[in-house]
Amino acid sequence: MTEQTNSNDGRRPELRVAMVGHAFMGAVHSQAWRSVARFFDVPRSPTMVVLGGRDPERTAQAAQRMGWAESSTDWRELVRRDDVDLVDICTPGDTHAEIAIAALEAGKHVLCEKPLANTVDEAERMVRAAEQARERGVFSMVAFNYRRVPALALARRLVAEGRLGEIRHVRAAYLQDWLADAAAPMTWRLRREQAGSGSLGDIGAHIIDASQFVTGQTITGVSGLTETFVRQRPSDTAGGLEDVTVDDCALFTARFSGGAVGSFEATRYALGRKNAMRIEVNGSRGSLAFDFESMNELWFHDGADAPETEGFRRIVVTEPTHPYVGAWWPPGHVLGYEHTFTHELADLLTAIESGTPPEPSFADGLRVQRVLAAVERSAENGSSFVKV
Ligand code: SOE
Repeated sequence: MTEQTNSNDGRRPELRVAMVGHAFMGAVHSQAWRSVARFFDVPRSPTMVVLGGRDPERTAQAAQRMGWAESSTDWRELVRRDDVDLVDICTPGDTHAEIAIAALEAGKHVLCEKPLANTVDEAERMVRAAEQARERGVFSMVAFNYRRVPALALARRLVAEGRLGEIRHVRAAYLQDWLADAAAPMTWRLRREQAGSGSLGDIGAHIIDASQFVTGQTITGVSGLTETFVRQRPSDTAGGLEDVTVDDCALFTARFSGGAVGSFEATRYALGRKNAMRIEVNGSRGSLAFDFESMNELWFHDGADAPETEGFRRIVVTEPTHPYVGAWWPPGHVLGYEHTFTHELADLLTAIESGTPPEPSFADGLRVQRVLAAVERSAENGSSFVKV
């Protein structure tokens, strides 16, 4: 039995958590579960009860390393445990629907990594289960963590306050390069049956959600194209080569509900770009620009500035008045990727306790899923305009 890591300080009731999946997302979610009650005044302290995985030994080692009291290779048993209140799903997309629906039906709150599912049908079933569970006081959230980057939360605030005026352009790109080497082996992310799609669903989902979060508008139609540059890769399970069955990059234009237009790019072949999640918004009174590789900065152009001094100003988003930052360090002592997940859990725990449906909801996740499907439909039909 691992020394149970929990932030239960005895002052607050606990929230008993189970997590399924212990790769990159499992590791960063574990960091957030360990830290959230130590930095945020959340109503309940997480107790990290059990970690689920497929391989007994590797899952036990991961539980030890990440601070989970137990490990299990039976997620169906895990979601039914009486000593679990919330299930955190950090597995590949082909398992999201079955795990989330089982957990919700067992009366457990659910946090599910993005994208919500691999298909619109799966996402619709998850939304139905979430809506039924909510009537029983059981809540759910999809983990679009970039909403909890202080700079993007500030961007949303500035748009909502009218500082940009009428929104006209959204320009978003999510650029990585970890698959640019054709010799890199297959991974589950390159198999449609496991991942649903490639760059489009993996990282395109983030900029779709972020653009809607910042602007407060929804995407109503798209025209898109996709490409697969490397069509076969060395198998990661057997010898020989295996077909890649998803996109390597996706580009699309979009129309928004409030009249704005957008351009989007998602690729894991932008050599030199490591995690450049970028968004620029142009309005009638001002503009915003953000690049996750400089995640503590937001560039703001105020159209009301006098011509001799106008221009984009660099806001260092580390003031205590900025979203989330006050819980951490003094101004200028910047935050990182993992902090966004702690922010996500702080909002989730607070929403559950107050009986307020957490955001982004599974319905928000379904909205992203519909955009993903529309881009693929458009790409299959000569990039014709497809309504979402
Ligand atoms: C892709 O490599 C990935 O791990 C995404 O799956 C995550 O959602 C993103 O935050 C970082 O990059």
